[in-house]
Amino acid sequence: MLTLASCTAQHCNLNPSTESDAVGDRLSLPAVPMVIAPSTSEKDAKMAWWRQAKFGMFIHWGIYAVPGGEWKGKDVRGPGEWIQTRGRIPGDQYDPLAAQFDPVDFNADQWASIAQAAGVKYIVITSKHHDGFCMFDTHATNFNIVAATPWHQDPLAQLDVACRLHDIHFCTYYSIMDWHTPDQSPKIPSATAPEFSPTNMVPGKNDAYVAYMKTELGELITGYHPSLIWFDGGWVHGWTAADARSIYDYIHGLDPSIIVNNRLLYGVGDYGTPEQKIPNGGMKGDWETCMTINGTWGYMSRDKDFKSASTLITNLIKCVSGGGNYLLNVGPDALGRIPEPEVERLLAIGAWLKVNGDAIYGTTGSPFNQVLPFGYATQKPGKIFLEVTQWPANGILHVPLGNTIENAYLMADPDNSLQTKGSTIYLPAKAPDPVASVVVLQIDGAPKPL
Ligand code: FHN
Repeated sequence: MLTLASCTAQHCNLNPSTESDAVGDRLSLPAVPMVIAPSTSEKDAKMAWWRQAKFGMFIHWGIYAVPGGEWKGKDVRGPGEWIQTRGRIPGDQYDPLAAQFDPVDFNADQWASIAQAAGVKYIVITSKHHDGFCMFDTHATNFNIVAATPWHQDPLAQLDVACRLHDIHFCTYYSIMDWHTPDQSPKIPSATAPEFSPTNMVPGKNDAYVAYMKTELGELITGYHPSLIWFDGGWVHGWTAADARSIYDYIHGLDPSIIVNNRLLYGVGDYGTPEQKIPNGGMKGDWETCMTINGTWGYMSRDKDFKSASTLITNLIKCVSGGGNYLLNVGPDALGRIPEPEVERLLAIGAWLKVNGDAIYGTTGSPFNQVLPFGYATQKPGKIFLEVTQWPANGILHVPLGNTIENAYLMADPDNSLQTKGSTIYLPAKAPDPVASVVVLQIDGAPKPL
């Protein structure tokens, strides 16, 4: 059984770029089995929409977009949302960023429209990241976007409405680690150059901080009705299993339909969250890979290293073929604009899904017990979808399947059956899609992989 003490970046769902900051300290936490709760009929009902959805959009947005990876004229090592700790920025110099945060170009309907065009079925937006700044109208602290910025608007409230109008589940991210609260102390306190991560719970302050969290989570749940809460930053020294369970139970008590990821830690939560990596062959239970399009979650003006649309489409297929979901991140800038290269890639994914979405949404993972030389596979009852990324030069596709193939066709050309002989499929010379072409096999009953 995996324990925290045996954590690796993949299992602990740590972003490798922050592994040195977190995993070393998390290893000092008590070794607790990381076990995702077994499926139950209640859990199956709760997870149903999420298991169908497959593709979500992560949004890391906050006052860290103002510096965008630079501080006092110098580049600060990413990710962008970590600038306060990586830049050793004391609170009295960081907090005034709120007064500079005036996202006059923010348009919730535009963001939701982009997400819908991308084929996204749920959005997870940061309500509070590690810096403690709240991107919603909370009464728990004035360090929030309505009270502390010249903009005085609540983007989560606007995005909540826009998501519902675009048939997208609205979900929120919430960091346990909080560099602003007096209930946690920085790893290395300093009036001039503090290092924040991982923070320590101030002795005797767990109950106060859990109460603070419950106040804000209660506002989010009753005011914004998220379908899912994506916790993070649980590697705070002194964060306990009892704290994790208390928060989970509180959420469940307010709305049992809300899905919670596994980053409250201590085996609490509904699904696993590998980060920046796609587990080869998938993982047991429900899981979702979260990933950046470039190298940062929060906006960094100089990070232009955007993954290609081909890579991102293939990553989506890999996740779904492994039985998981793909949560792809955008980092809007300080004016509220999603960087154009990220929009372009999202729309390219959407164009692919417009043709091939039936092979993704509502499917389960590959029925084959082996890596396919030509690509990936997903399935629905009576159908196997082959996502062919290596189009055979000779046009012949050998599929390790014992079933009778009742019909085979290209998703892009469903009215014209392909010639088959046993489990061999004869394909046209040219692949219909440059990234991944879907071949649909209609089979007799359950798959019989060879
Ligand atoms: O430290 C955070 C990081 O800023 C980002 O939010 C990612 C997204 O999953 N999670 C943590 C690193 O594992």
